[in-house]
Parts: sequence; C-alpha cells; structure tokens
Amino acid sequence: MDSSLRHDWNLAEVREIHDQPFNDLIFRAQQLHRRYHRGNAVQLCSLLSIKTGACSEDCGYCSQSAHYASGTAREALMDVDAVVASARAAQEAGASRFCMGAAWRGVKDGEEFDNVCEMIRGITELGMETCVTLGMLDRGQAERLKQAGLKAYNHNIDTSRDYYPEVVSTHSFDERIETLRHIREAGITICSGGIIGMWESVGDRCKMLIELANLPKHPESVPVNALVPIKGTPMADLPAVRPFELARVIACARIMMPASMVRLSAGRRSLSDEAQALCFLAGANSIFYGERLLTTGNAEVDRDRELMAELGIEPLVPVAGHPTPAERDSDSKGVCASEAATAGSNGEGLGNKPGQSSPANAGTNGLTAAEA
Ligand code: SAM
Ligand code: DTB
Ligand code: SF4
Repeated sequence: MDSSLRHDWNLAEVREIHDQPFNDLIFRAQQLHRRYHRGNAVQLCSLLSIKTGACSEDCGYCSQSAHYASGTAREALMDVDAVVASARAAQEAGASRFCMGAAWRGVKDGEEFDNVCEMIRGITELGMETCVTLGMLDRGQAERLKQAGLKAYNHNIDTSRDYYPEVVSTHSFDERIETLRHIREAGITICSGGIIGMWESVGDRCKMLIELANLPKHPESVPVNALVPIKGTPMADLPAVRPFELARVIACARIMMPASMVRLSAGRRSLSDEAQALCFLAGANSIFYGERLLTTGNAEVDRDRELMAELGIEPLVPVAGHPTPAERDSDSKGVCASEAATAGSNGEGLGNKPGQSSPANAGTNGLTAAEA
C-alpha cells in the first residue's frame, strides 16, 4: 500500500483545509491531483437502475423509498439481456464503466441475485468495468459478486455518523460500514461517498470525508452527489447547493484521498459549464455520463461532449494488461484514450519508468493509483 496516503485525519485539520481561502484550497487540490492522476482525463461511468422503487428503507433524499409519495413507478428486476444491451450501448457512446443500481435494502440470495451475477459476467465480457449498488450484503454474497467479475461496489455512507439518523432510520451507519468491510474483504474495489445539500453542516461534510479517508484503505472511488430534490420526500424543498460548496468538498476529498477517483455525481445537470470546470479543477476526475442517473435525468450527452472538447478533457479508459497503479509507484497515472491506443500497439507512451511494466505486457488491468 502507498505509505504516503494518510488514514489518521482529525476534524480540526480537515476543517482548516476546508475553510482556507478558496484559491489556496483549489491550488493545493490541483497540485495533489497532478501528482496522482492525469490532469485532463475524466472517467465516464454510465448508470442504470435495474430494479426501481418500492424500497423498504426511508432514506430522506430518495425517490425510490416506499415511505414517500415521489411518484416513481415501481419496476421489477430487468432481464439480463436488456441490461447487457444497455451496457453495450453505453460503451458505444464512450462509457468505460457500467454501474447498476437496485432499490433494495440489501441483497437476498435467490434467482434475482443469480441474475445480477449473470449481468456482471455479460458486461465484463464486453470489456467494461462493472459496478453495482444493491444495498447491504454479507461476506459470502460479496464473494459471489467477485467471482462473477465485479470490479466495484457502490455503497455510500452519505453523510456523517452523527447526522445519519436524521437522514435514515431503517438502517444504521454501522451497517453501512460493515458492508464496506465485506466488500473490501472479498477483494472488490469500494465506491463510497455521499450527498451534499441535505441540510448537513460543514462539520458533517468534513466528518463524512474523515470516515472515508480513515478506513483501512481509501475507497478507490468517492462519489460526491449534490442533492437532487425529489418531490414527495422530506428533502423536496431544500435549497440547491452552491457550486463553491461542492467544489470545496471535492477539493477536500482530493487532498485527503489523493489516489482515489473523485466522481462529480448527481446534481451535475443543474451546474453551469463553469461550475463543472471548477469541480474538475478541484480534483473531480470521474462523472456519470448518459441521459439518466437512476430515476432522474443527467446532464445531456451532447452537452458533455461539447464541454469536454472545450476543456480539452479526454475520457479515461481502462487498458487490458495495464498494471494497477497500486502495484506500481504512488505517482502512477491513469490512461487517456489516445494513450491507450498507443499502449495497445507498442506499450510505449505512458511515461513508465525503467523497470515498470507497460500496459501491453503487464498482468492486470489498472486505471488509477487507487485501483488496487
Ligand atoms: N439501495 C442501494 C443503497 O442504498 O445503497 C443503492 C441505491 S441508492 C439510490 C445509491 C445512492 O444514490 C445513495 O446512497 C445516494 O448517495 C445516491 N442518491 C440517491 N438519491 C439521491 C438524490 N436524490 N440526490 C443525490 N443523490 C442521491
Ligand atoms: C452515487 O453516488 N450516485 C448515483 C450512484 N451512486 C448509484 C445515484 C444518484 C441518484 C440520483 C437520483 C436518482 O436518479 O434517483
Ligand atoms: Fe432504498 Fe437505497 Fe433509496 Fe435508501 S437510497 S431508499 S436503501 S434505494
């Protein structure tokens, strides 16, 4: 493991980082970003709700909770073939990672879980990274997902331990942490982050990041969602998050977990192009790409393409045979699409140090310094 990554953050210092003058914060975050990642590459993840609505849990932000009259239509688990076809379409549109969400309290063994494993197998065969978010799971279930080829499991802690009971009453913060442990022990990479704009304090935001950064190993992906207010939920009328607040949280995540992918997640549709550019400058290097999130709309694909072209941002793609950066030095960087082409032909062009494997000849498939 990279010994330069810290796991002993305390509230006073994180608060100081968060509250420093904005330009200083962004500058520091950008410096660290470039030490661990390419400056102009963003991972494109596509998202699909494979089972929608009628969830037993009462998460106060969620359109899929059975506790609120959000109007979200209930949909049974999708067919395996339809999901794989959707992944193929996302891949053709440029996405390299496919994330599937199910509105479940947790995984239950049986036919539906078997089908989810089948979806993972089918999408992995396409050469895409897979991620699922299915609620709580035990160690054995995590192992089955790993065997099916799952790359990442998304399980957000969403806010601080203190504020969590204000947001959800049907499961506990500790249960979220326990599931993260099962994922880690099964050798699946962790995607865990939270939501900004649920009326939490700045202290709660810092404490949430501390929970993530002080895990035994940093989550490989940290999604930062801005609340998408959903009619019928207790959070329907909360004011929109200011982009500067979002950028501050992203910058703190980048500074505290420098090797991780930080995903500018839900809420992007409401951000101006300039606000999104600011979030990239603050250290975001992953987005949800595609017309829809789970039950709400995402930023439009054409608009994203224009924005990326205008900013000179390339999609970050996984390259088969590229060593995971954690197996290399801590200054390892991800691979851009144009470099992937070069790497595929002669293994050069990635700035590997002498003695390091090139993507063309190494044994594993890696993306970023945190993907272990
Ligand atoms: N049921 C599973 C669970 O709770 O982990 C998976 C699905 S759940 C919808 C995944 C994550 O989406 C939540 O933890 C939350 O961070 C995010 N999310 C859901 N609704 C949101 C909203 N309205 N605004 C922003 N983020 C949201
Ligand atoms: C995450 O952190 N955000 C995504 C994904 N992980 C599953 C979900 C966002 C949901 C936004 C509201 C909706 O579309 O229902
Ligand atoms: Fe259910 Fe997940 Fe929504 Fe909570 S966030 S209500 S567990 S789908």
